[in-house]
Amino acid sequence: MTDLATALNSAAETVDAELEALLPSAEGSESRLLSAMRYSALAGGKRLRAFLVLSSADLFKVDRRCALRVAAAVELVHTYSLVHDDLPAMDDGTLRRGLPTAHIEFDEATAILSGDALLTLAFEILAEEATHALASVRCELVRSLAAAAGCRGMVAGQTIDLDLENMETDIATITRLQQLKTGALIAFSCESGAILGQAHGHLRRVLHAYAHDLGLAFQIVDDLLDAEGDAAELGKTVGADEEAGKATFVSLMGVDRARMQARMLADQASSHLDPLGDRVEVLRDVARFVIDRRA
Ligand code: GRG
Repeated sequence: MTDLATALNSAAETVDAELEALLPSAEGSESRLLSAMRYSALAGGKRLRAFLVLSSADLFKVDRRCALRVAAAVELVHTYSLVHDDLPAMDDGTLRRGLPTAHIEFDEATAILSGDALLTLAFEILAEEATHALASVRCELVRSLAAAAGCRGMVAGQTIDLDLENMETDIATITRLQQLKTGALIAFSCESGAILGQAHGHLRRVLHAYAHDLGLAFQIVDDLLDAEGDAAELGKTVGADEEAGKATFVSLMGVDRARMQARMLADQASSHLDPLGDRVEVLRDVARFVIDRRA
């Protein structure tokens, strides 16, 4: 196993333990809702966004306990987006992270409510004092995550995605859609370490530029996996984009050009980090991992 794969697995275990502790136990009269939250949030996943939070926090020597809470909050928002994306009203997915999707395992109303509760729990965690001693830092984390997740971020990307079903479109539109739908949360993950570390604007801009290209490379590879991947290996429904008549980077560019573009973006993401020297090697490894991943 490569060093990065080992580091990713180890971070995923730590983040899973943090999520386990932060999620309410599935007891009492709301146990069905709480079980659904735990079912989706603890179902595994690469925890790539959490890894980006922890890696960027390490750059600024942030207390690991604070960084872990932010990493968990990001994974809760990400999980909510997957639960809602899988609903019959959206992608109608049946398999996620190798398990039946939340609305199949529970029911549609419980899946919707569990997504709502995962999203709101994320903000509760960020607002708590244990996340950072300074209220101004906590407030900036809440504001930035809300901006990344909301109507000028991920939700905007999702609505554009749904509007474009069976419509002619172009690369510029798909690029904007994906920057909002997937890129904004990845960008928050990369920048959150700088927020926690109260780093100055220049370093935040470097991380933002890195995250921008990384997010797009990640999405192009996701499209390639959706077109060519294996459901069992990926643990999720594949071919959904084509079935829904959705244009993707792959349908617009073809497989070979899409793969080339993903490589170019990953290299560009790395080169944004040049001013930071050797201490960002792990972020360069992430850029390579994103294009080589098989799941
Ligand atoms: C419902 C508001 C709302 C938004 C949904 C992110 C999203 C928007 C939908 C997910 C659909 C999708 C499969 C997008 C492609 C990129 C992506 C987010 C893939 C899944 O992320 P991974 O590969 O998943 O990091 P794991 O399971 O490893 O966490």
